Amino acid sequence: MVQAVRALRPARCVVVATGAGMSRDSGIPTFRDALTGVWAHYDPDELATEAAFRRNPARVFGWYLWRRRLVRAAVPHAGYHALVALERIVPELVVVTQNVDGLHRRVGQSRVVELHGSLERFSCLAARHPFPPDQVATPDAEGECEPPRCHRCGAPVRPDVVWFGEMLPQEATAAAWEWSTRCDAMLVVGTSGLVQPAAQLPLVARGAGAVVIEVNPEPTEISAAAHITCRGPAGAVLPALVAALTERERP
Ligand code: BV8
Repeated sequence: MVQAVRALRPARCVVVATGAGMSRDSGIPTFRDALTGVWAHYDPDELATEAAFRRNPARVFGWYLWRRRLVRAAVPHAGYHALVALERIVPELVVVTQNVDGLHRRVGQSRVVELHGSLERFSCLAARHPFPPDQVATPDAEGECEPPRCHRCGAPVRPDVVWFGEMLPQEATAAAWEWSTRCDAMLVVGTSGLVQPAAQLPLVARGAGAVVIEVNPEPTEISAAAHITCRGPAGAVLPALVAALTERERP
C-alpha cells in the first residue's frame, strides 16, 4: 500500500481500470462467479452473445433484466466513493470500466468510459435504434422475459451492452487507449484480465511508462504487468489508499 501511495502522490494523470470485482463488495456477483437461481446452469460467456439472444431472446433478455434489478438494488461501497474523492486530489482522473452496472456514474464519478455498454440502455437488434429504458418493465420474478419490439423497425429490443464477438464502441475504445497512453499511473481494480481487448489496457499503460498498480484479492493475468500489487478487496483497499493520499495533503 505504501508503494502505491508513493507512486500515486506525484501522478498528474491517473486511469482507474475496473472490472466486475469492483462491484463484488456491493453484492453484485463477478462475471466468473457461478450464476444462481434460474441461471445457475448457464455460462455467462454463452448468454452474453448475439447468437444466444437470437436462439432464445426471452431467456437472454430475462437474464439482463434480472441483472438490472440486482444492480438497481445494489449500494455502491466505500471504494466507489473513494474514487470520487480521488478526483479532487489528482489533476486528471478517468475511470475506464468493463462493467455494465453503471455504479461509477451513480456515485457521481465525473469521467467514466464504459467499454462494454450499460444495463440501463437498450437498442434494437436490427439497426441499434435506441429504445426508451423506461419502457422496459422490470419483472417481479427471475425468469425468461419476451423483449419488446423496436418502435421504428419492429426488431426485438436487446440490452445496449457489448456481447462476446462484438466490437467495442469506437469512441469509448479510442478514449480508453488515449488515456492509457497518457497516464502517469493506472490503478487496475477487480479484473481477471481474461476479456480482450480491455485486458490490453494495463500493458498499454506500462508500455507508455505509467506505473501499474493492481488491486485484487487474487493474482490474475494482469499481475505480471503490475509494478505494484495491493492484494485485497476494492471496498477496503481503495478507501485506505485515498485516505493515505489525503492525509499528506493536509497542511
Ligand atoms: C471483440 C458485457 C473483436 C456483456 C462483457 C472468438 C470470437 C470473437 C471474439 C473472441 C473469440 N475468442 C476470444 C475473443 C475475444 C473475446 C474475449 O475476450 N473472450 C474471452 C472470454 C476469452 N472478446 C470479445 O468478444 C470482445 N470483442 O473481441 O471484438 C472481434 C469481433 C469479432 C470477431 C473477433 C474479434 C467483446 C468482449 C466484451 C464482452 N462483454 N460485458 C455482459 O456483461 O453481459 S465482458 C464481461 O466480462 C463483463 O463486462 C466483465 O466486466 C468482463 C470481464 O470480466 P472481469 O471484469 O475481469 O470479471 P471476472 O469475473 O473475470 O473477474 C473478476 C475479478 O475480480 C477477479 O480477478 C477476482 O479475483 C476479482 N475480485 C473478486 N472480488 C473482488 C475482486 N477484486 C476486487 N475486490 C473484490 N472484492
